[in-house]
Amino acid sequence: MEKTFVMLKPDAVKRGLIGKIIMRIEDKGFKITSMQMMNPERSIFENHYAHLSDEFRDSVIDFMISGSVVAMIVEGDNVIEGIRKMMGKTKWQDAMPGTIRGDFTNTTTFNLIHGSDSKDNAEIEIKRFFTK
Ligand code: IDP
Ligand code: MG
Repeated sequence: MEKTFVMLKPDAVKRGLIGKIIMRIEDKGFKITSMQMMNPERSIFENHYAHLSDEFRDSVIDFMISGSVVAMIVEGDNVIEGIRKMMGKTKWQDAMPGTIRGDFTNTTTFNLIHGSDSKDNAEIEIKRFFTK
């Protein structure tokens, strides 16, 4: 079964949206097989967001350490693509209604949820956040 790494960002936790987002994942039929609320160190996010442009990388990392996140391993058939579709596009204006970002946010930085974008990255990210 395919696995992906999903993370609810500090805005989702602060806004009390954990339950609503998890409900969507479970309603879709994907299985949450590990879940942990955590406060990862800055260095973890420096690796996680190394691909971002210099222009906004630091502000994204500042945001990610501003509160707790909820890290999950989610399993299912084609779950990587499935979760990416459910998240909606990165740029908030392009995130369609019906998606998590499309329904609950109107900013690109505070966009509630991370989901791995490939099998290779899912494996790397699961190892990054679930060290044991
Ligand atoms: P993704 O989260 O949809 O996979 P990435 O390109 O991997 O998008 O970017 C990671 C995170 O960096 C985004 O979720 C968002 O929080 C932030 N980000 C990406 N592009 C921008 C931007 O143009 N302005 C501000 N923040 C951005
Ligand atoms: Mg990404």
